[in-house]
Amino acid sequence: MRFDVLTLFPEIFASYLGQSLLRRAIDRGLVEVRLHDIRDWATNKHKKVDDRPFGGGPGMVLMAEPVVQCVEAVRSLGPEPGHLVMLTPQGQRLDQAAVERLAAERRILLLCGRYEGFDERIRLLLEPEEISIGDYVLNGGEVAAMVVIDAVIRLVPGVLGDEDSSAADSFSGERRLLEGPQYTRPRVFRGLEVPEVLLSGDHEAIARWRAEQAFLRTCQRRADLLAGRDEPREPRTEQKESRRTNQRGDKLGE
Ligand code: 6GU
Repeated sequence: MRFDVLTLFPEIFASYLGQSLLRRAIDRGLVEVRLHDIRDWATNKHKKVDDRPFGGGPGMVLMAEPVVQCVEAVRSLGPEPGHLVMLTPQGQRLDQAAVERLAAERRILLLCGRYEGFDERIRLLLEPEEISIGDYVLNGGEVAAMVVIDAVIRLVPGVLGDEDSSAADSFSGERRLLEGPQYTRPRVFRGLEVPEVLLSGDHEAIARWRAEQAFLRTCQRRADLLAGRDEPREPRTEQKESRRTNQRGDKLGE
């Protein structure tokens, strides 16, 4: 999987790219990330890549010329043009289904904006897929681009160790439920005990408990993920129960 990141601030990515999981994937040739500074394609002598919006208004707009030139040049560097993604709060919100779709690409170009936005002709000429990471405004697309890379590389075969499968992740697989609680040693911490079933050695009972907990946690925290599912196998009483609990699963005072 190859990523080309087009940004005005390539240095923002340095520490993320040195992070161990990604570093290992890069060293093993599973993932490649190339950074490109949009400013290198500025056509004026002041290396200016943004300008005031026609019609007036606050902020600056990224100019079409350096961005389009940069995308075209970067595309031509590779064996295939790649899938162009523009990071913008106006895009489709990223979810695991979109991550899975992106993970099927061999080359992805991530175009990061800054300032108030992109000259509209960038969209009209390049027809990128526009992605947002949520309903809030960031100062630029760089952090969002790292989110996309981080989520996608988990799905690249061989990137996670054998023991850390992405299949059990919240949102992954058919069920798209949140993961339930996990415990590790010690068995008792500050009086809080690990649920007995996890120590029982009964793999079927453990699997059943985990499935129940995942369902319960999803009801309690993200009932929206269950909407439209045809699988509400859980007894009604437990769903009612969940409405009287808060995010940590504690009982709320009545
Ligand atoms: Cl991709 N960019 C910016 N600037 N803000 C965002 C975003 C992206 N996603 C959510 N907010």
